[in-house]
Amino acid sequence: MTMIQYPLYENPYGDIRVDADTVIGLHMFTAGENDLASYVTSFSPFAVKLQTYFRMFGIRHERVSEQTNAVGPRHKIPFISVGNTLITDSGLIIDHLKTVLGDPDAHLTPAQKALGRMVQGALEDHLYWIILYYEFFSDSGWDFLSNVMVGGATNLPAEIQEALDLRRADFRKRCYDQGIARFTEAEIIDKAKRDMAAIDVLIDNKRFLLGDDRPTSHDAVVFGFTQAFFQVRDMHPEITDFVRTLPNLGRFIATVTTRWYPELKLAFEPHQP
Ligand SMILES: N[C@@H](CCC(=O)N[C@@H](CS)C(=O)NCC(=O)O)C(=O)O
Repeated sequence: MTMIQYPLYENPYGDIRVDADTVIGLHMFTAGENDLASYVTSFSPFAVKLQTYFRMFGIRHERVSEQTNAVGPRHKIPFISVGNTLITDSGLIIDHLKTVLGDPDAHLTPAQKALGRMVQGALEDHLYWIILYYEFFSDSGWDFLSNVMVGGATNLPAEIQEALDLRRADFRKRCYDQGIARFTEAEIIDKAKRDMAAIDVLIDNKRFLLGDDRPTSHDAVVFGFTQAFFQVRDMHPEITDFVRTLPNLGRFIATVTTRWYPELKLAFEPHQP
């Protein structure tokens, strides 16, 4: 049997020069123009993570709103451009920028770095699938989101509706193949609650995941993957109602939103410290 040969894009790090004055193109899916855009910057957690990293650490950039992942060098969004050169993957981009613009994690102890890495793994490889489940697999999540984004899939021209249906079917299959869609919704809700309750414990009474005085790259990850659970209740009401009872993670979402996303509104009342 012949195996499919998948293309592999190598990031051309050697072809870009970035310094403090460089304006980097940040290509991402944005929330679009709708009621939810006042509460979240994007429904893509990797995009929110990268944009938050850029804002937290003052990296000059201009946002480019992409409509399809096909334009990404690995067919994934987000990616960055410096001139015509493209670098992909939020994690690889952050790693590279740390080497050329300074590393906001340099002061962390090995144990803190290890903890940050494990939290990142849980969010990007576990909680992410729950996000996809609500965006694509669940009828209620899909109906809610497509209503907000395009005013309901049934109002669209037939060919666009068909393209959306195909995309949804593709992501539903991925959710089933990965395994998340083999759990009941009650089990999925429980999994999401446990991930975020664990982060709440780890933040404790600090301002950020790993300290009180300044954020690290891990805070951009936490914000990217948990913001919508706090801000967009109608996608997943049971999860949102639970996470809004978490005092430390809720305070964290409020801190990051007010400090780095002054244009956004908070959809919930954070607990007072
Ligand atoms: N590891 C990548 C993941 C990016 C990713 O999965 N992006 C999603 C949007 S949230 C995407 O482009 N999906 C399109 C697809 O998989 O077809 C990163 O950190 O940038």
